[in-house]
Parts: sequence; C-alpha cells; structure tokens
Amino acid sequence: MSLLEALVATVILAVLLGGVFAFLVSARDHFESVTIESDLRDRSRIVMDFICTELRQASAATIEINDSPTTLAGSKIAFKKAIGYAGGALQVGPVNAFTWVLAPEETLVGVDDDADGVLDEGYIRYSDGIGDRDLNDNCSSLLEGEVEDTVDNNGNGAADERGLFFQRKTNVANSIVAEVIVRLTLIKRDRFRRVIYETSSEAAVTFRNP
Ligand SMILES: [Ca+2]
Ligand SMILES: [Ca+2]
Ligand SMILES: [Ca+2]
Ligand SMILES: [Ca+2]
Repeated sequence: MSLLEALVATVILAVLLGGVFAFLVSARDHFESVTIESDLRDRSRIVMDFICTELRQASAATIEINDSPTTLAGSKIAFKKAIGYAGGALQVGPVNAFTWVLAPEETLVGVDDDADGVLDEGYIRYSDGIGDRDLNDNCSSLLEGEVEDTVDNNGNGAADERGLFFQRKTNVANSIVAEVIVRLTLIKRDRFRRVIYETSSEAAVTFRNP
C-alpha cells in the first residue's frame, strides 16, 4: 500500500467514525429530551392532582383569590377545608393556600438573575395551615402562550398571568359559582441548561361543600 492509499484509507475511516459519533450524540440527546419531557409531564400531572385534591375539600364560602373573596383570577388561592358539621353548621379548618412564588435566585423582576435563559422562574408554595411547603418544581413566570406585554396572548381572558393561575367562574347573573379553573405551566432545563422544556395543563374543580 502506498502512502497515498494509506492516507485516503485513514481519511475515509475518520469520516465514518465521525458520522457514527455524531449519530450516537444525537441519539443520546434525543433520548434525554424524550426522558425530560415525559418526566415533566408526569410531574405536572402529580402537581395538578395534588392541587385539585386539596381544593376539592374546600368550603366554597372560604375561597379567596389573591386575598380577596371577590377577585376572580390570580396566582394565589386560599381556602379552608370543610372538616364536618357541628350543630348543623359546617366546620372548617385553618387557611390553606397555593401561591406562585418567585424563585430565590430571581430577585429582580424583568432580569434573568441566574442567567439560565428563563426569566423570573418561580415555584409553587403550599401552605397547609401549619407551615409552608415548597413544591420543588420550576413554575413558569408566565402561563404558556403569554408574553409580558399587558395583552392576553393565549386568549383565556387574563393578561400576563403566572404559570400557576386560578380563575373563578360566574353565572349569567354575574355571581361567583362554586367552581375554579386551575392552570399550570411547569418548566425544566436539560443538564446543559440549553433547552427549556415546558408543559401545561388545566383542570376544573367544583366545590361541593358550601
Ligand atoms: Ca429575575
Ligand atoms: Ca432565570
Ligand atoms: Ca392569558
Ligand atoms: Ca401577555
């Protein structure tokens, strides 16, 4: 074999190996992204189920959105659970709440403080009347489809709503009815923090206790 033939053979081998390597990297990235997406969907389902299960036990009369019994929509819902009847009157427990909270590393609003490519990410705080428990998920600053521009980009009736968002319903007479819509957008980054994955869900909860 001449030197030239050896050189050509080496180049061909290098090209082939390069192709195999690129294929393996892309297969690994694809596997990782599929895994992250399915983890995120599972987690979203668990969080949504938890919120709805807790809310279903609420006494409808105790519901407050953003600390007001008449506010129709917001990123905080407070409620008291119905715990039984005594002397014909419904008894309720302490105040429980779900609240969207800005992540501790995101101190300035409008600035990506931790430079991870996600602006003002938050999480969900659950207060059970005894203490606060932080659900360990990144909850998006804005619900899917929204951009910060005071316009309702995703057409759900609210502008620039948070990734955790509660909406009460009213009847034709404009009275609040015993139902709330829960909307949730969770986000997750890949390990290089290059790609942000996002998943959204919504559910309606009807309050059976007065
Ligand atoms: Ca920030
Ligand atoms: Ca950030
Ligand atoms: Ca909206
Ligand atoms: Ca908007």
